[in-house]
Amino acid sequence: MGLRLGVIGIGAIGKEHTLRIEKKLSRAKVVAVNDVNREHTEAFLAQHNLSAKFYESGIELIRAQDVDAILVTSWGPTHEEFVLASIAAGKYVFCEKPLAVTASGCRAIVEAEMMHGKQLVQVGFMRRFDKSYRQLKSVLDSEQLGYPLILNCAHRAPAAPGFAGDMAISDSLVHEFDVLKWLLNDDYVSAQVILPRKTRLCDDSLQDPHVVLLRTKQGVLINIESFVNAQYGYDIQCHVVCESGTAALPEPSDVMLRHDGKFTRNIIVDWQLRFIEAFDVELQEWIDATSVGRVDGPSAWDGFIVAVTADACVAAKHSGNIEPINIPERPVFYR
Ligand code: NAD
Ligand code: NAI
Ligand code: ISE
Repeated sequence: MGLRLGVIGIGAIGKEHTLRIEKKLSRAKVVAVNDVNREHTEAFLAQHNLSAKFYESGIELIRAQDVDAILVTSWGPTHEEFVLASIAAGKYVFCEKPLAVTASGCRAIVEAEMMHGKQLVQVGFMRRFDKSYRQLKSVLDSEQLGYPLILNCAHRAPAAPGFAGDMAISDSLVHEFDVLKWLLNDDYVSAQVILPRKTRLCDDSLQDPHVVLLRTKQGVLINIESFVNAQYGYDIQCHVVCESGTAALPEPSDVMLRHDGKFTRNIIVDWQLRFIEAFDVELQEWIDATSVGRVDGPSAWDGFIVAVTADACVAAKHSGNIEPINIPERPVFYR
């Protein structure tokens, strides 16, 4: 059976992760689930002939004797409570992004983990496990093109049901905030947010798109377009301009058709498909590291840095100014 896992939040990604653990990955099994919607959870278990036990609350699941480690895939605002409870129970926990919806919430988790004395938390920034991002990182690490100077990035989705307020920054761009500092081995120092003309193809109350400009300690300028109601597809771009050349994230591979006077190729439209292999690698590596008592992936400190960056971007959006991103010295505990 391997690692006995409990999953809190059987929604879109909770279902995806449960099925990948049960049907694709090795050395682990989902033995426990919880969701505030019991009916849809039990229907999911029955549909896929899964034997996991339903727990009435996430806390009860965390404390269960036969649960070795936890996946938190519930709504973002519920993550802090479940991660803190996992640390209190001394159990390893994989928390889907965001770690917490505020930097102070992430800080509380960092403090609790350091008090516990051993890292237990990994955050679900899966792009670090994506083959194309890893290829791009190896080009930059080799310095074959010289230093990176400018990054031009885009995070586009066809639609964002349920998005409100600043979620394009706090719920979507958190992926860029984590993967770009990992790509560059750098830290952010300031943020500016520029609001283009709004699309008419979403709720009128939502600002969409956004342009976010980040400056790093080494002086790299990062331009990120967030467009979460782009209609045409789920399109993630990352183009790095270096001293003697450029390097770009490859387009996801797909068959190219020449037919009926057209040259066409499909564009992925669903985040679940765009990074499907990265999710598999991320969770298999997490299972194997957890089984030997290690945290190898993005830590609670990484989750905290991302939250501080997101808070600064939201502040810049509302102030119209360039805002500082004040990231404290990384504690030895997380080096
Ligand atoms: P959804 O309908 O797919 O999921 C909503 C879930 O909320 C359902 O599974 C339901 O069981 C659950 N629910 C209902 N009442 C609840 C309660 N009182 N407490 C806790 N959970 C309850 O909708 P969605 O598109 O996933 O978005 C739902 C919410 O999650 C939105 O407010 C959105 O801002 C947020 N969210 C969505 C995403 C995303 O990418 N889909 C990501 C992060 C957060
Ligand atoms: P969702 O809304 O589809 O599912 C959330 C589930 O959590 C629902 O089933 C809901 O009933 C449940 N839930 C809410 N409050 C709960 C509570 N107190 N206790 C137990 N269950 C509770 O949301 P989705 O899209 O699955 O997102 C879940 C999390 O995963 C979010 O944090 C999101 O940011 C993250 N996510 C990450 C992605 C990635 O690319 N890494 C992609 C999509 C989501
Ligand atoms: C979702 O929660 C994710 O994390 C996806 O990767 C992101 O593209 C989407 O905008 C989020 O809502």
